[in-house]
Amino acid sequence: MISAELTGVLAQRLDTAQTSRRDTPSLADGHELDIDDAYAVQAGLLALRKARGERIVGVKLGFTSKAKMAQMGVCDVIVGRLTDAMRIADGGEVELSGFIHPKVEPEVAYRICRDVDLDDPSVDIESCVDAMAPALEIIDSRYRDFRFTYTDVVADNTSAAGFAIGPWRPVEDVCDRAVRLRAGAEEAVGSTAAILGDPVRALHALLDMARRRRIPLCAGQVVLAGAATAALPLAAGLTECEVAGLGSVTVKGY
Ligand code: OOG
Ligand code: MG
Repeated sequence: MISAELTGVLAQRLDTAQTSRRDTPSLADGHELDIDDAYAVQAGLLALRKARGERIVGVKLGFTSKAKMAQMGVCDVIVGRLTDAMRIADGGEVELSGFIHPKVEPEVAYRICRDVDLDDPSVDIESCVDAMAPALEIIDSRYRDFRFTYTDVVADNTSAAGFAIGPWRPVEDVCDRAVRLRAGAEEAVGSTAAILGDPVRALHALLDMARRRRIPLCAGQVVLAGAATAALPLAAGLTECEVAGLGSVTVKGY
């Protein structure tokens, strides 16, 4: 376990990388962090953002696809936090120079409709969400060339940098819906099945992680369930995520 002092230093280093748009080497070059340390650095990073007036508005899951888990040699999803400063309106403009090397992912979002009691063993997480929507997530690893270890990416708030949510609609079964991401001239296609086999499983994985990591899940918060395809570079021009039956969400890079 690393000291509280070093936790603060590493959180500051990642925060400075984000605010100055300058990447930083892997924390693993020089420090041995375990997963608890990594979540402690993430908490420190969020504390710095909150001190600047940012508000937590949601949570995000990462590594929800089997391919990504295998690639990282892990069998656990990772959780990060979304703040109001990361929010982009559907159809809104996003300045590319505000990031280091942004990529974009097509996702499915859920809306939490009541506070989740993490200590209630019988809580029904599916009844704690009342809406879903197509979503775009902008990830911008603070690490050089997007190269990081598992603990690095957790410490870095799971690369969270921005998100846009399409029109909310009632929750329905979306276990295998076609997903298309268009980002400038590039396109990626996939299925919601890439998200743990069914995005609803992301809610259960989230509850498990929230209990273990004591992450509050509150009414009104957004949940990003994880990417349905590999990420594409965020480019100038139109970026769109379309989920069959759910509609679409766009942002405009400039
Ligand atoms: C980590 C974030 C992954 C997802 O949806 O799987 C993520 C990264 O690849 O930088 O957000
Ligand atoms: Mg994501």
